[in-house]
Amino acid sequence: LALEGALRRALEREEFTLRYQPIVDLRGGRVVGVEALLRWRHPERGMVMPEQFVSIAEETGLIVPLGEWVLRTACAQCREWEAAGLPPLRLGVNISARQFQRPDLADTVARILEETGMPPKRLELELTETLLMQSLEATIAAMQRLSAMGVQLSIDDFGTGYSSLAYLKRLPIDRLKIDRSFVQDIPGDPDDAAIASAIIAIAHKLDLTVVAEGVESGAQLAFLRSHGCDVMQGYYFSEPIEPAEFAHLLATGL
Ligand code: G
Ligand code: G
Ligand code: MN
Ligand code: NA
Repeated sequence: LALEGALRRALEREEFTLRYQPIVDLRGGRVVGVEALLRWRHPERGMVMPEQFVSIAEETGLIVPLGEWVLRTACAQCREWEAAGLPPLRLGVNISARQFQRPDLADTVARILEETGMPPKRLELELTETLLMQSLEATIAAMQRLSAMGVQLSIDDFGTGYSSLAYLKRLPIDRLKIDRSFVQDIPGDPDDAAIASAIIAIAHKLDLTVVAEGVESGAQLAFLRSHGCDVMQGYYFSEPIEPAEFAHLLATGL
C-alpha cells in the first residue's frame, strides 16, 4: 500500500503535527483542559486530516509508534505551557483500539509521563465505545492499571457506539464526551435534545462528568448548560489551534 509507506516516511521525517482545542468549564468561565488533535503536514498535499489516514495507521499498526509520538509531544507541550507560566490543564489524547490492545500500553504511558514530568492525574485518555466492546477482559485490565496510575479515562463520541450502561458503572471511567452529532441540532431537534439531556442526567447519576463536543452556537451552549452540562468544547470557543496561538488564548482569555 502506497499510503502505508508514505505514513511510515512521514513519521521519520517528522511531518506530523498537533493542534490543540480548549475545553471550557462554564462555571468559572475558564479553560480547564485541552484536546490534542493529529494532523499530517504533507509536503505536497498540505494539511491532511486524521479521517484520511488514522484508519490506515490503525490497520497497519503504525498507529502504535504514531500514537506514542502524539502522547509524548502533547505531554511535552503541556509542560512547556506551564513552564511559560500558564495554568496547568487536563490533557486529552485520543487512543485507538489497536493501541489499547497492546499489553505494554500502561508501561508506555508511565514512561512518557516520567520523561515529560506530566502528572498522571492531568492526562486523560479518550477511548471509544467500540474499543470497550473488544476483548473485554484485556481492556478492563488495561483500564484498571491506567486508572491505578492516576490516569483519567473518558469515553469519546459517546452515544454513537454500543457500550452498555453497566460498563459505565463497572469500569474506571471518569468522563463522557457527548458526540457532536447529538449537539449539532439542539435545541431545535427534540430527539437530539432528549438524547443530550438524558446522557447528561445518566452521567451525573453515575458520578461521571460530561463534556459536550462540537458546541458551535450560543443556543446550544444555553441548552446544555440548562441541563447541567458545564464543560464544553467546540468552534464556539475555538477551533483546534497551534501551540503558540493556544498559549496566547490562554494568557488573554477566551
Ligand atoms: O481533528 P479532527 O476532527 O479532524 O479529528 C477527526 C478524528 O480523528 C476524531 O475522531 C479524532 O478522535 C481522531 N484523532 C485525532 N487525533 C488523533 C490521535 O492522535 N490519535 C487517534 N487515534 N485518533 C485521533
Ligand atoms: O472524535 P473526536 O471527538 O476526537 O474528534 C474531535 C474532532 O471534532 C476534531 O476533528 C475537531 O476538529 C472536531 N471539532 C471540534 N469542535 C468542533 C465543532 O464545534 N464542530 C465541528 N463540526 N467539529 C468540531
Ligand atoms: Mn476526542
Ligand atoms: Na467526538
